[in-house]
Amino acid sequence: MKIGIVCYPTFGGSGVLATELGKALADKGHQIHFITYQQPVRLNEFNANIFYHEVRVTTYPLFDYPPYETALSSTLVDVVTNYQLDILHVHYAIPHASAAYMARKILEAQGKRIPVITTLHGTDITLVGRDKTFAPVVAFSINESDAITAVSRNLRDETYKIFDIKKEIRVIYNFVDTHRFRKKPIDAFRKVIAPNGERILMHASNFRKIKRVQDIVRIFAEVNKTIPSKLLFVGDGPERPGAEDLCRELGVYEDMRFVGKQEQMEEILAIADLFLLTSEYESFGLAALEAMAAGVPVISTDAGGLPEIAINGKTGFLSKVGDIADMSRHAIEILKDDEVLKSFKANALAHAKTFDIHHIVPQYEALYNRFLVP
Ligand code: GMT
Repeated sequence: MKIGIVCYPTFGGSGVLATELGKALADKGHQIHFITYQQPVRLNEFNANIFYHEVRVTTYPLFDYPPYETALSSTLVDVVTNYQLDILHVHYAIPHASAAYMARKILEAQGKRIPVITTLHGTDITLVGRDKTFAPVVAFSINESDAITAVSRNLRDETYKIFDIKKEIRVIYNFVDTHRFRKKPIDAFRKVIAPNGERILMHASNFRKIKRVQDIVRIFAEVNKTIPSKLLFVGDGPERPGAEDLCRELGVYEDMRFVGKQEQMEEILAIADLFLLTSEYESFGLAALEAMAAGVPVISTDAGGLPEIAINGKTGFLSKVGDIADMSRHAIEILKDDEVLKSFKANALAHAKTFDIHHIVPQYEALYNRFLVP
């Protein structure tokens, strides 16, 4: 199959998932065409079945806002035509679903049919998408997609609540390559971060408000009172300065480190003992699944789709949003005893395997097959 994948090329979960999906499909012999404004961050290897098409937006003094969506639609028309794509799979509704709709209409006028699959990822519905400035276009372009998927039951249900969606939304869970995440910790790296054998807690995100990163700092400060620990912050974003200030205020600045945006998450997760995710909402929480795949238990909120991927009391614990005391107590419970930690680690890894790439990717292939022109 020749498949066009449209996604955000950045470190966000939707871009990561789309890129990993494309790579997995390419390994299975499909021809994959990534169409986006920049090389996706996880697209870091050569594969003869992978093509990358950059969307270039022409600048012009008249444009205060360069029309990316128009450029994307035009590029889609070009790639579908010149590479005879069979299907377009767009990740994150805004503006990818409407750009794909426009491309499909243009191609239809030329007598070509291209099925469009839209995968909803979370904030494209629950945060940005529902905003009045986008909502009518989002609802329309979702309804016009040939098939719609959501990354959790929660996101599917939220989409039905927020928009008047007339079609079936299938749930296809996000996935992880559990093989890739089973790395042996690099001792030298662990020693640099935790020279005296401290426990290592970790958080990775885009540091947006929805992640409540200040809660992470407060939980860490609490844990650190009882268990000598270090905190690794992976990623970057607008809430980082506030988190740093709070670390200073709570006297834990010396015990934490910002390591910035990282491509090799598996290397970092290999040295972590506990992953914290305090979000107000997560449609899925791919970062938590990647942690579990690396055998790292997760303490998270019970928001959105998180209860669908974690098992309370087994792979870690789920608490109410903002319940710092509960999350701190659970973190200490897991970290205070080597044997307890070991069993949570084993449970996390075992459960992550139910979301292994080999179970999930065939679900997308089966969906594509339904729309192929015979
Ligand atoms: O979490 C973010 O802000 C990034 C965002 C994205 O679109 O890249 O993540 C969303 O999609 C991920 C992949 O499906 C999910 O794992 C995240 O839970 C989801 N984020 C939210 O729902 C806030």
